[in-house]
Amino acid sequence: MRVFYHDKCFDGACSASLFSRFHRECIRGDADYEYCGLVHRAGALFNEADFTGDENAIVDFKYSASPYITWWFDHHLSAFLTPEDHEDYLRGMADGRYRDRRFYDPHYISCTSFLAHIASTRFGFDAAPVAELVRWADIVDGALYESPEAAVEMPAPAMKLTLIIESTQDPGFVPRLIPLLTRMPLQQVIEQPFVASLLPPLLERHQRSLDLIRERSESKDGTIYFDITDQPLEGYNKFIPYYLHPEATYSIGLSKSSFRTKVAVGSNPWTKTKPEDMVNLATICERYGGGGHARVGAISFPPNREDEARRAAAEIVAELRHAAVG
Ligand SMILES: [Mn+2]
Repeated sequence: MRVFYHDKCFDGACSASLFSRFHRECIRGDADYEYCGLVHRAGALFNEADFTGDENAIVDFKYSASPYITWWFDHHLSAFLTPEDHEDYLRGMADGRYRDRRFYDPHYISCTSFLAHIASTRFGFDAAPVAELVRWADIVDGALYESPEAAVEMPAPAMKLTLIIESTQDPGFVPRLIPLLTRMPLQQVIEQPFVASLLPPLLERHQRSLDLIRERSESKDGTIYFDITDQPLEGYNKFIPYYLHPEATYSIGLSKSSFRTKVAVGSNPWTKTKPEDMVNLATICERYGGGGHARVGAISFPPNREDEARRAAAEIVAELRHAAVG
């Protein structure tokens, strides 16, 4: 069994772990699980040649119409890359081919809680032993932290795991971590030597990125903007902008990693702005070929299209600042 999951994402890893536990307990007891991370990038997301398992599952990631995909769970608003994909899903649901195998509900905060719900209500899975994981997947994926301090100072084990998952460059780490997530409490997971040893340098780097964003960010008319493309940084804590500028509603960050230039478009989870006054960020990102949720999205550009990314970021900043002043 091959499990394709949203890589560099706590909910993606939790979904892969929960899917495997559910599959082993409710579908087939003797399967082996191989974990393959997927990332959003410009161009093709999947390589069909990778779907080599007897069964192939995609969790917390975009739809694939490939006949080799035997399970799919997702909760993203922009789950379908093309209208053809959406039609394939609707057709398969209507004619029964995909029933009880492909699941989509964008109302769920995390794919993990969606999976727990489907597995327990449709397949008799006992979700009680994984309640802590499900709760934290909702907190992390839904950005439901009680304060910017809880999100940026990271006292909880799930937060420390998120830091490692989002920043590790070791492609073997998350696949090694996934089975543990539904096997032991999260506190015990972070005490495993292969996990614990990764934390100190990441916490140091976290502090450096906090200092960098403090230096680069400008908060004006409710929107923060920063450009750190000249700094080699594979990811940063997305709540830092609001920790530094708690008065802001939105934040646009331009950053660069080895495989893409990214425009991160987010909103302040602790904002005083009324929900009905918030702009849908998935809609904005889709206009530029990106996607995400109503409150947080992103657009990926090839690494050499920095100017195009900067232009898109500037347009979005102008649009959101304009929305704030009316
Ligand atoms: Mn998710």
